[in-house]
Amino acid sequence: MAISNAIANFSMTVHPELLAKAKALEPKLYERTVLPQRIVSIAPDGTVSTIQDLPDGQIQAGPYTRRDKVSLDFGEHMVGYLSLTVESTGSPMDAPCFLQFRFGERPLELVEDPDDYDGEISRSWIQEERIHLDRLPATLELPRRFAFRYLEITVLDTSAKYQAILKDISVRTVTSADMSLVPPLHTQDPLLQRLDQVSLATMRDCMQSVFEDGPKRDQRLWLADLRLQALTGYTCVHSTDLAKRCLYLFAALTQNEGRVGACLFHNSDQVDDTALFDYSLFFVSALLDYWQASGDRETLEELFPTAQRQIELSLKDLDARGIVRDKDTWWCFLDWGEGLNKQAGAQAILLFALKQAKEMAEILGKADLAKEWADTIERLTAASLTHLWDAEQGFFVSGAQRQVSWASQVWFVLAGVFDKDDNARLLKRLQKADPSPEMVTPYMNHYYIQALLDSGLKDDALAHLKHYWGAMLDAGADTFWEIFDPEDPTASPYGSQLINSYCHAWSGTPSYFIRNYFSD
Ligand code: RAM
Repeated sequence: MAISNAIANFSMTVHPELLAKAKALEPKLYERTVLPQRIVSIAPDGTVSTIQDLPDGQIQAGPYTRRDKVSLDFGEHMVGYLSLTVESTGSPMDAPCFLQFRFGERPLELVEDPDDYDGEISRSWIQEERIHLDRLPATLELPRRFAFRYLEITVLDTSAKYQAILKDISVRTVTSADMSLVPPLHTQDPLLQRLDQVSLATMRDCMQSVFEDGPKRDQRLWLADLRLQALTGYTCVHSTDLAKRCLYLFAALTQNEGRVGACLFHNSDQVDDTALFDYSLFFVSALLDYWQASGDRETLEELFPTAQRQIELSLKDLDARGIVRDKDTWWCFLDWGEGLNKQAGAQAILLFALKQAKEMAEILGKADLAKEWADTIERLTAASLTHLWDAEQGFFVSGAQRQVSWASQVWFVLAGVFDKDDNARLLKRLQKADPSPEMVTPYMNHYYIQALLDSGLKDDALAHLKHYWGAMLDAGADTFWEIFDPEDPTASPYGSQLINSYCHAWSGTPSYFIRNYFSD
């Protein structure tokens, strides 16, 4: 699957005043020290067994020489910096000590050989490090930040004359989430309690200097991920400043014609050259969410023109019928489902965002614009019903092949083209028909649950939340994953599960649902 869509003649426009506001909101990072809990062995199928418990977190491993290794379990997913002390024993040290570190969010990352990886995105995301220590004893903190629970340290070599001893191993974790603000959860349901804990850990570990999509990979700000993570952040840690910073970054660093990029690199003040139709529009949604969570009118006013521009640019993509033009590039995301056609989903997201943009125009007293958009909504709704609604099948169809997918139906429900009861009937038909492509990301499953809730199908929403995210718990999740197909737990959009992210912002929304809809 192609995963890049660089726009032609890409250029970036920097808006210094907006960038300055984003930078002023650089968050404080909270730190903890986490010690290893046990020495483990990991079988080729990823099964972990205890070799030795480390009740006080203290370890003295070795003496080790060529190819000796130790694997550690820290008992929880963390994002942070590894420290250790290495000492020598035996004869005087006559050669450097050569160490290798491998980090795993899941055990399987320590089992698969990175040399076998030949996927589409860079191998450099696989978390490993090799260092030479010329003098021992040495105490060091590895300079790179890693996301992991499991750690394997291999002594690649010492010499025939001396051996290495590893001790004082610890991790300095970082997050910008103030977890002391998480309100108590009121539910007796143990599964919901567990889903909430894992969801909170996911949110915590993705909340860094920005809302990262994944702290293992890509460690950057993607718009659709930002929207969902911000919703969870508002609910769980009353955090609005980080979302504000991210919105300012997107508005400050725009692509050609004022388009908001699909993602950006906050460390280098650089928007990526990838444009995704739906992601640009989620700037509108994320801004309205922010306003609803914060009541910050100044920001709404300042960033509204950026939102307005995303609507204008998207409307240019309509054909004469009032339907978003389909393309055969990676022009719109929706989900990672193989063969998923994006046209109907894109049309629905445009309607969804237009309604939110109209709401903001009304809040800001821009009556003419609100009226113009109301007319556009009417026109696009009519076009959707004429050209994309297949009354015989009772489903929206997408693309030249008239594909019926989960994503298209879910997004048309969220776009509110039908009333609540008709939407509920559509979702019931969808469950029964179970068309392919199915939903494969927690991201798309989030929107399915929201669609069920908006249609009054609260029991179905709860059942699906427990079923889908619960299955990830059963598969051993400490934090929720970027992609999860219960039918194919090894699925990866990138050609190898080794490169998948197992702590992913867009997957951490169970806490949002549980705390807003399913607690006492
Ligand atoms: C993945 C990212 C991110 C998502 C994009 C479309 O590479 O991790 O989560 O928004 O794809």
